Amino acid sequence: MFDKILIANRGEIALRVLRACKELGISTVAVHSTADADAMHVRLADESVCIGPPPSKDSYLNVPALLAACEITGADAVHPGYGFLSENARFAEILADHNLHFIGPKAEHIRLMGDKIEAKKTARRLGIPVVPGSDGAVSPDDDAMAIAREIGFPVLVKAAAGGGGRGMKVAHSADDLKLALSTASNEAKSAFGDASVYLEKYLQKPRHIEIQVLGDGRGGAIHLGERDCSLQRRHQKVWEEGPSPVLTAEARARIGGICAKAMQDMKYLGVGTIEFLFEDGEFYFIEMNTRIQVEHPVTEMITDIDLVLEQIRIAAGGELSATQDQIAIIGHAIECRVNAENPQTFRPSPGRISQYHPPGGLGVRIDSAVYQGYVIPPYYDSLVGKLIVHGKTRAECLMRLRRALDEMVVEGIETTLPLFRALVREPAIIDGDYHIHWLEQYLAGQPPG
Ligand code: MV4
Repeated sequence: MFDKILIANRGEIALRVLRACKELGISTVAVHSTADADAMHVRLADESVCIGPPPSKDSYLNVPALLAACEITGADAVHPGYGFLSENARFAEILADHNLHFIGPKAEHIRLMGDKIEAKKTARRLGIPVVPGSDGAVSPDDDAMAIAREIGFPVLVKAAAGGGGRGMKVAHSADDLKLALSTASNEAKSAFGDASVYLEKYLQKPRHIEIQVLGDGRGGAIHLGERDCSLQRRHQKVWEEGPSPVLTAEARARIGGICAKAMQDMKYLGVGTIEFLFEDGEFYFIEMNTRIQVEHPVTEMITDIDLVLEQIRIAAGGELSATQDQIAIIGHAIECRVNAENPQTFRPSPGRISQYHPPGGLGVRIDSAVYQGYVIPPYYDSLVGKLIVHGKTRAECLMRLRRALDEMVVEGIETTLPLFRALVREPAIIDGDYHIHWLEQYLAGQPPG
């Protein structure tokens, strides 16, 4: 096992990793920018190192500074959290070159899944169902029109280097295709430096359902069920829940089994998330994330598996803590991402938290690094904290969530709490009857607050 882990992140996820390290008896090193000198992860770690000025590129993304911090403190492993360097294959390789362990998947798998075309080819080869589309990149002039006609309109033009919805354009008919191709390609070129695009059948009202997987790197792999992340705004997840309100145990076992088998075949190491669009009872692979995700607590609450602890144990060469038949989905969990934003305009609202009272009670979990008097800096994401609620059934979970939201106090800044207090009282949400465009349509019609 590792002796000392350097946590190359900030905020709630740095704290989350610290907690796992504490339970395993591993010493911790926090790194921070000058803007985060008073942050909770710095206070709770055994040691801390300042790695640069506020902008992420000069601090949390500063690889030489992180290597120096490892050298100074004698850390033997690095946990990247999410965002920042978590899906940077080069970073994983550089750490290895310095005899440091990267707590995450193999660099080759991070790189493979970072290329959306290669990821999709790999998924198909491994037996994962994919969205019908071009087999690879399409060139604007030659094959695009023929392929689009074969797929059938509407088609979606996607950037090979994309993700997060950038460089995506819908073509509703053959007339739209030329413009969609050039717009998506130009956007991709300027955003990612790679103009290549591919085509997919456009799914109109799917749900976003993702399967959590865990692999030991030697051919052992299991799945931990799904999270339904359909409630998003501008590709930012707002509310995540598991199990999905629309999946049967049979559908879960089928798609979960396919994902676990695929991870066994590629000898995947660590935690991963296989993202699908789900429409009319069918799953369609869109991408795979090779990091611990923001919404991982949903899975932890319904499986009682500590995913960060598993990450650390697996990275140190350990075994998975459970076999597939030992995994059961217990009850229901919902996560609300409470952001420091205006609940109507979503404009960031950094500043001092003058009053803070987190909710508690049975089935209520808060993953947050804020405290009363803490100043949310303007340089990073606007997450105040995640409220995660568990119940035996979805109805009980919603009942507890309503109560917890009413109890929670965050004053001095604007937060998205009023949005969640409205959502838990919406019939479509109570019925679990929503899709990936529901939230934006709801916000266009009746903004809460
Ligand atoms: C799609 C799609 C419809 N059809 N692919 C958006 C981000 C990227 N990761 C995948 N995305 C989508 N891909 C096909 N073939 C619709 C979306 C999409 C979306 C997906 C998940 C969650 C929210 C979304 C919001 C808008 C569009």
